[in-house]
Amino acid sequence: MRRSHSEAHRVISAHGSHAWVSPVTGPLNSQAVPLKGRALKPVAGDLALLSEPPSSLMELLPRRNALVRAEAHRQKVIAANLDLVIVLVSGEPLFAPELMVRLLATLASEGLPYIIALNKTDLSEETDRARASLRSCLPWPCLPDAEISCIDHEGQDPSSESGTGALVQAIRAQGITNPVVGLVGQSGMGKSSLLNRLIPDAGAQTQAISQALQTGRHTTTVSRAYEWLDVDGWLIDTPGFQTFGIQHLTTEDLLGAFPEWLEIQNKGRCRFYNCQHDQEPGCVLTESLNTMLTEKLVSEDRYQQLQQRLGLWRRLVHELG
Ligand SMILES: Nc1nc2c(ncn2[C@@H]2O[C@H](COP(=O)(O)OP(=O)(O)OP(=O)(O)O)[C@@H](O)[C@H]2O)c(=O)[nH]1
Ligand SMILES: [Mg+2]
Ligand SMILES: [Zn+2]
Repeated sequence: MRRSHSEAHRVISAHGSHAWVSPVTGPLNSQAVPLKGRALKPVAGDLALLSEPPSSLMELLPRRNALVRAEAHRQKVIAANLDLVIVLVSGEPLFAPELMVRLLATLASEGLPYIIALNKTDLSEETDRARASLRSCLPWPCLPDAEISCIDHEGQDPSSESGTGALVQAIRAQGITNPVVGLVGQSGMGKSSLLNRLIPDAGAQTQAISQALQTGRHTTTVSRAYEWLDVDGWLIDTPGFQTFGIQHLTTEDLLGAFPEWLEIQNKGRCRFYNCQHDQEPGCVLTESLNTMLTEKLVSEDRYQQLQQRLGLWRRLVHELG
């Protein structure tokens, strides 16, 4: 039997029976290697051990974390061993708040920090719509961490604050050494365009959205890591989604996307330990919301937002059963 080569390799991308890997230490030196056995399912960001040359990928090291989507009968690992995730949204096509909440709950369940970036701010009306939509997926005050644009407009320096500079600053502000950053979002939000902007050598394929369907076209089909010298780390472009199954999550995990419920509930506990905050008697959450409105403790705007989020929460709780 072949021995594993001791040096760890980073999986840059994997497809079919091969993976592209590069040594974790030292300069980028990527090579394609066959997978040893069908059980191995590497994804971008995995760390792997190779056999002695002629190399094959023998073993995956345990993952620190993994970004997963799970439908009823199918799990898809999108990327592994991330330090930070950029969640990209846009107003054209308009992102779906519910998909965002599903993604944010998944990130929270893995303890993964994220930055929300609103792209395509060159489209002003669409961007206003997107800002309004953020109200249903983010806790108050619902602001993105960075507002960016990936296309050149007149007189704009692409890396300026109004270009993609705000995002790079937000990433540096996290103070992570050699960050491995995942770039995640619905299809058509502009992930690959952003990648090409941040790492001009990347040469990732991008594609116009479908005007008829107001969706992206699933242009990126496999996650792939790119060396990102500006932050001394890696950026992993991932395939966009139009659904996001969360069968791998519990109701508890879902709370990660609704931190305000914990705050609101600090007045006491619901009568039932497993209260879904739906129609149950003695639900402190529902009571607190009613008190907020009748005693004008919050603005009408904020109240509407909380009601909308409660509706979304209930729907997702029902789905998890
Ligand atoms: N107006 C405008 N269009 C943009 C911007 N960024 C990207 N686009 C356009 O949005 C479309 C989709 O961009 P992609 O980069 O392919 O989107 P994606 O998120 O990678 O899509 P998938 O790979 O399908 O997940 C392309 O036509 C881009 O030119 C932007 O800042 N402003
Ligand atoms: Mg793409
Ligand atoms: Zn309750």
